[in-house]
Amino acid sequence: MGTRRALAATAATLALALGAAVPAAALGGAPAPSVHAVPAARSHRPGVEHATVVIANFMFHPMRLVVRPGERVVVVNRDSVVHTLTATDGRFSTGDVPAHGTRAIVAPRAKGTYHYFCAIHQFMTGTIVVR
Ligand SMILES: [Cu+2]
Repeated sequence: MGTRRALAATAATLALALGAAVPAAALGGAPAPSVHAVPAARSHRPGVEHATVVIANFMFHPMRLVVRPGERVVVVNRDSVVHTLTATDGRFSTGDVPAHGTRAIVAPRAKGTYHYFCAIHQFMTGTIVVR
């Protein structure tokens, strides 16, 4: 009952913590609920010219980020494993973002839609829209 569900959740969390690529289906069909508070994608403080992508539970938040040309994008890794945020065409990449670490990229200057993924866990995908 409750105990069995708790054990299953623990096993899934452990698998993620160990860096295993666990398909959503293996976790019961739905993504595990986030245990992290995910801040707003963008600071609204005046004068702060950067956007933020948070990586938590092997997902990018938000999955679609709108930025200005050349805007700095800070990438915060809340997971216990290394991730990257890498354009599918290679035009930008954070390189390795350490567990609980932060890196940044500069968004392209050309307006358009740019798809990215994690080069280590390629099922992790997202989009940056420059406009
Ligand atoms: Cu990753």
